[in-house]
Amino acid sequence: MIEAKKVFEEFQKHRENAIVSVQGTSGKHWRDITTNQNRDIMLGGAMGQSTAAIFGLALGLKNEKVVHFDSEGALLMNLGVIASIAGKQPKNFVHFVLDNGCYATTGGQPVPNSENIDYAQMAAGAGYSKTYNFDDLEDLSTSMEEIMSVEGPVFVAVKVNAEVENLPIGMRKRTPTRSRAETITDLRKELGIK
Ligand SMILES: Cc1ncc(C[n+]2csc(CCOP(=O)(O)OP(=O)(O)O)c2C)c(N)n1
Ligand SMILES: [Mg+2]
Repeated sequence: MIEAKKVFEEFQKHRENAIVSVQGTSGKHWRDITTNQNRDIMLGGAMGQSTAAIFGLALGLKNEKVVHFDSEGALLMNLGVIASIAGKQPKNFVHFVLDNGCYATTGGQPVPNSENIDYAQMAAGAGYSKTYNFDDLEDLSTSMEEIMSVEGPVFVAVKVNAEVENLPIGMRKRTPTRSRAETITDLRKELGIK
């Protein structure tokens, strides 16, 4: 089991210029760690759909490394996306799944078969070119450079701690995020797209 925040700290050391998108409760840590918000994309909302959107971005921006930090509940909601990704073989796409074993955002209900399911094996079966499984920080840290340099699509399943939210949604502290329009404008500017 790895602290979700530590995954992002390790990743940051090798991010370079990658475009990064995050999901779920674990993804919230990225806000405090990123040093280039212009290349960050926060897509909340419908579970599983941000994976498809970011995959589309990777297809369109073949010269940019695109990294998506998924959550396992969201991935399961749209599992067919792994076949679509593997079918297109985007060399520039790295797909992390931060697996906390539950639906932490909505109170920590268990995800089916979370103890035994092997997401990396599912991705390998779908046809990702390289897959990893981690539940130890040191192992992840040792492999991060390779993960970020190997030809994609890469799939990285990481067992992380659950940070369960129990307050009713209306009572939760809201952290300001950039709007979708700002995100698009900033990324276009970053990439020199008119
Ligand atoms: C299609 C869909 N169904 C239900 C929800 C309500 N919902 C928001 S977050 C969440 C749990 C997410 O679990 P996971 O993807 O594992 O991320 P975690 O909260 O554990 O970080 C649910 C059920 C939603 N946003 N979209
Ligand atoms: Mg989860």
